[in-house]
Amino acid sequence: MKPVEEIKNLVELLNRYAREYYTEDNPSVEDAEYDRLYARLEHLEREFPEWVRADSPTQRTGGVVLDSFEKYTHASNLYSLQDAFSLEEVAEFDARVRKVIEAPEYICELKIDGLSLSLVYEAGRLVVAATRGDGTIGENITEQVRQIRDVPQTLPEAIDITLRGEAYLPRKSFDKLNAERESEGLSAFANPRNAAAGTLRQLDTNVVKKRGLATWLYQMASETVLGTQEEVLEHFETLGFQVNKERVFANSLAEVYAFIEKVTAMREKLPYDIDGVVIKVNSLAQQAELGFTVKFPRWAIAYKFPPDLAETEILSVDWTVGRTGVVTPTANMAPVTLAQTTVARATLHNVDYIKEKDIRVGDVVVIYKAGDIIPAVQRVLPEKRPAGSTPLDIPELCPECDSTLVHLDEEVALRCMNPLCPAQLREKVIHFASRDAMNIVGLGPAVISSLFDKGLLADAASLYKLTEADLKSVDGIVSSAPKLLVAIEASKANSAEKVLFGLGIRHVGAKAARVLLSEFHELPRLSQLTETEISEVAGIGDVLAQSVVDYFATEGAQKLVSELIDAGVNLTYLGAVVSADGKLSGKTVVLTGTLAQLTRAEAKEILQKAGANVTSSVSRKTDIVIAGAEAGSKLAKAQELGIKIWDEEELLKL
Ligand code: 3BD
Repeated sequence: MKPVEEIKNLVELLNRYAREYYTEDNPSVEDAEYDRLYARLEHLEREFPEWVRADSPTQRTGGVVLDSFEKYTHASNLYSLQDAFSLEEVAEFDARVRKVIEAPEYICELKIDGLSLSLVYEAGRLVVAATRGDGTIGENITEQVRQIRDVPQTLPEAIDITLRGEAYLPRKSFDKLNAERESEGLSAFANPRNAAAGTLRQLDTNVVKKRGLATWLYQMASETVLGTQEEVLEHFETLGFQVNKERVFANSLAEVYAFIEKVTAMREKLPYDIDGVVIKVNSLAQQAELGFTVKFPRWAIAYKFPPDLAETEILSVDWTVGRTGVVTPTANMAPVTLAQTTVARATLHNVDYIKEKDIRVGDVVVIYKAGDIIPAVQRVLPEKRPAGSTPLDIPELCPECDSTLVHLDEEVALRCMNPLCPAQLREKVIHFASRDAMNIVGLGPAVISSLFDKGLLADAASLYKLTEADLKSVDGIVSSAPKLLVAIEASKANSAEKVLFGLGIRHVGAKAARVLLSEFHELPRLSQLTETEISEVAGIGDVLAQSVVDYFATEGAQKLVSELIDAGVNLTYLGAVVSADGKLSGKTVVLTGTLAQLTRAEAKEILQKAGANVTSSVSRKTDIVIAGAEAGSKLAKAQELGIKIWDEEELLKL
């Protein structure tokens, strides 16, 4: 065989094996055989570099570690899709279509339960992958998507094309991932969709590579000469994209129903999750004729499967106090199986919700999983209500501190206003120790509650006074006490934004905490500033600034901060330690376009080391814009504002 042919065969074989292994979880060869063929391919490619193919597995780049997501404005909006929750609603859709199109031909597709994404190819090369976001602006996840094996990096023709589709995690990969997570003591993902979302949100794209995401493409977002959706799908296939084969034409409502019925029956046997069927008018000309309402295309509808429901009895209601004093009701129910898990508690949201549905103890209720995850009450079955039942008692006093609860006018929440309420104090410490705050591994809600009950903890600062003996007094952590003590001690060195977020100030999320401290550096300094000074920071609004000021105005906050200082907790921002001679000290720099030699993360690191503040949007405050290839609107804006523009070479000189 000629080397050029052998290369072609090897590439096709290796790509097939990779798909079997990662996407179908059904490998047909041993790893060793794969490695042998891969080594052979590498050897041939070294010898004949002119025959290296773009679709060769050797050309797939390694992962990168990014430090944030950039926004991406879609060239054309992603559509929404009208939902039909019953067959009647599908019939109404059909009737509306038939008013305009005499004899429509429909194409029915599975509705994959994944995440929408948009893929942009220029001259046959993948240049951008982005999430849907709000349909107009999504997040740039190009580097993540480069690690999805079934997404071609290059196309057989050097064309410009934008396509849309769904990224999903096959069930087998999902099961494998959760098994691994459980063995590592990590929490399991609730369903494949969440796992896929969590995976695409990984800044370390090596993680994406390992998890085995896959895609189905279903929409052409570029101009096309093709005449039907079916032709579009077939064209996608020839370009090397994955297109779902479970699709049929339907010329009548009866045929649409038959497909829905068939899909309902096979749903559980599919190797991936679906949540319905999408029915589209096949002809693109007819689609154009039907057009759009303000919200949706008139030529498509999504039939959604009814949610899993279960009946059970409400045994009692717990009222729990959160760290901000909000009191939330949760129903305890007779355990039932719902969407493959056993459920014994359901959220009742708030007092208004309970009153509206008139939910009572002793009621038989129908429950479902809101957003497919959180058990919630759909309705009460009044015919099964026991005689003599009375409306649910709404507590007037805080279940933990007995102070009077307040129903503030503008909110639905019931609130305990006592800042010294033990439940609030406990929940605050739980938040302080949690992963996105101080990340004290091993110090979870159960341990903290137990320490509170024993009177060994009062607030975040008292964590740092705990002794090994204190920790050993908690059931079940005798042997891990020394490790836990080390973890508590280690948390003192965290960068200050972790502490700030851990304080649990209203409106101050992890991101705002980072923004604030990257600006003011010292938490004690932040605590002395005025609302005006704080709200001058880009991205910080008045409400947030006021909330910070209000918080630090309290005696409790000042005391807590000084106790944290006494305990030796670091309150300095360590995010980007800048050398004093930083060439770009105090300069605001924006990166745009594609750099040839550096990844975006590398470029950002160089800039930060030089003291620059790297931001994502160009404004009058921007000092320098670094423009790579195909820089677009940001470059244009910089030129318009007369901002200094650098190319990659100038950056490299740093
Ligand atoms: C699928 C829009 C149209 C091109 C608009 C007809 C709303 C999620 O398998 N076709 C599919 C699937 C989704 C689709 C269209 N065909 N739109 C489709 C879709 N086979 N899942 N969707 N989407 C995708 C959405 N997503 C999040 C928030 C709001 N809308």
